[in-house]
Amino acid sequence: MIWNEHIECMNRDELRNLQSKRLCETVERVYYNVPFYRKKMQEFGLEPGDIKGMDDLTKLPFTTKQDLRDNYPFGLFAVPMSDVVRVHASSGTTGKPTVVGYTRRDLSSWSEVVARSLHCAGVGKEDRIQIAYGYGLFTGGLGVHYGAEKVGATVIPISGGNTKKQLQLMQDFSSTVLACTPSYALYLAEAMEEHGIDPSKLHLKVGIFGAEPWTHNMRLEIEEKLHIKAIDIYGLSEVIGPGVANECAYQNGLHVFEDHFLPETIDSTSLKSVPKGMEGELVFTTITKEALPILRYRTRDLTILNDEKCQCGRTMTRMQKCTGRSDDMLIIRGVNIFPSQIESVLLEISETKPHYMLFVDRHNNLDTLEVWVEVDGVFFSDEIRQLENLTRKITHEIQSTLGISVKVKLVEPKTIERSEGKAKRVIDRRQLK
Ligand code: DLL
Repeated sequence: MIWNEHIECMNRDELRNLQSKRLCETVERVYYNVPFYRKKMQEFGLEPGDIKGMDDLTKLPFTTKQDLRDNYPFGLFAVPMSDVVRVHASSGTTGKPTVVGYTRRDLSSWSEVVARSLHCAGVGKEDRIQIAYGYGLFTGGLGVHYGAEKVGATVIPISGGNTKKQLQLMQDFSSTVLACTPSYALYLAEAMEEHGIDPSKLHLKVGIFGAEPWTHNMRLEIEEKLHIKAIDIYGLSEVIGPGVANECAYQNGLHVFEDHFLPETIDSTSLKSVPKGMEGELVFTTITKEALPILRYRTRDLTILNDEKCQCGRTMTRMQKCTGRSDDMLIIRGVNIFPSQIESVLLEISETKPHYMLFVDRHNNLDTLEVWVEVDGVFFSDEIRQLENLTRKITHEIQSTLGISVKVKLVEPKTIERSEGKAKRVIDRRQLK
């Protein structure tokens, strides 16, 4: 099943010509419409005419999450707000989220790449897709939703959580496709066991799993427990959302929809290009986006690119499954979290000391976050009620910043080990098997 055979199986020379043309248009668009890019290009001594095609891609400056933050909320948009028909947002490194915008044409391209992704996974109009990614500012729910409508599948927009209801609707509506994070898929599998639901009696045949790293072994476990084929979908809000790349039935790398997003891999330290076949940090340039075109965005995700033609017939470059990042971002229940966000909350609370530690675990396939915070010794000699009140206050502040539940434990001064070098603030005990 190939949604757009003409493009997805295009001869690579022809594809490169198309990419070159679109890259030049994008460079021109950002130079004249986004002061940030104009300034950056001028610093590099570049004018739009200097970029003549794909061979010049590496001359362009990089963009980072910090750049989006510095231009919060809409400073990198390349069109007037009257042309922006939707915004989404995800966590930034500290307080403020990263905001992204879409024109009507951007939304149409997004549905197109998600439709391709779904066809890659064998999903078509006969299917009933239960979308258990969160709807709202997160791109997962609405992103997959419109692509699924485009292929003509029956959409069940249940959003994330509410496990009992997920299981009920899955049975009553005979869902054939489950779209959610891989850890939630395992959690659902466990809940089925608990409720005596036999997965082989369900109609599920395929899962579209992404938004967080997952390993080959996790795939095998999901496939075995849910009796489905588990397909990897990749994406990030800064580039568009889900649907930047997707696995086909051969499950041998994710096809990057290169007529919209140009992938590169670089060495995170030297920032030099890494040859195909070697691991590097993934970098994307969008070449059709209108509202938020982005040049050489450093994703921090580590992968290997391969542009050999796939057995499925698609010629688009494949990226290997991402299992690591080159920064300290954690993905907890699909939500992106930076330790620095928690640090800035604690700095605002006068009773705490600047020593904290984060423990991430996975219990019954559900991620948990425990935050240990040092507080003044006086709290431990005082009434217990005071300690409880402070715990409640810190928990509330952190939860409202991160948008996920956390467990806070107050500890006495000097409990948390001091380090002589770079402080190790995160212990991730999740076994990404
Ligand atoms: O997670 C978009 C998405 C939604 C993708 C639903 C797939 C399904 P952000 O919240 O901006 O966007 O987070 C992007 O999540 O840089 C990766 O680190 C991680 N990520 C996303 N998909 C995968 C995946 C959405 N399939 C960040 N494998 C990215 C590994 C993934 N990591």
